Amino acid sequence: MPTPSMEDYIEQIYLLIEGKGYARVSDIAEALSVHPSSVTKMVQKLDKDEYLIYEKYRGLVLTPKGKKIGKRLVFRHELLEQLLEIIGVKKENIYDDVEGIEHHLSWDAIDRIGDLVQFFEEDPKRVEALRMVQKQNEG
Ligand SMILES: [Mn+2]
Repeated sequence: MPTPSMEDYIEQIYLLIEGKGYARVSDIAEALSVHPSSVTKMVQKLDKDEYLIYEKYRGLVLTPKGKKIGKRLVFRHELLEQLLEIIGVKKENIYDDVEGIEHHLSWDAIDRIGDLVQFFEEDPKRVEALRMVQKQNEG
């Protein structure tokens, strides 16, 4: 199992490769606001654990194992953003809040949150009902 920090790297690498076809050490460093030397270190560890293949002058590619987990991590991040949006969290808080919680939930909890998001999306009246409660609590 990847550590939270490894998850952040795999997630960003997956997003970069999905978005522009490749992920350079400098891109990853920028995306995660870390020093390139930290990226090199982590990329070597991810290579050793077979999440990716790193060749110093040719860049890096995710292995099937790395792709599979990367896809799940991006899905998990997006699902949690959807959840926070549905429950009415302010837009400016959503990204950082998701970054704070995403590594600390079981996949069971993620699946149940998936059910909950689906529950709200299937009928907009359910979101309206939640907004009513929130209005009452404000006042
Ligand atoms: Mn994330």
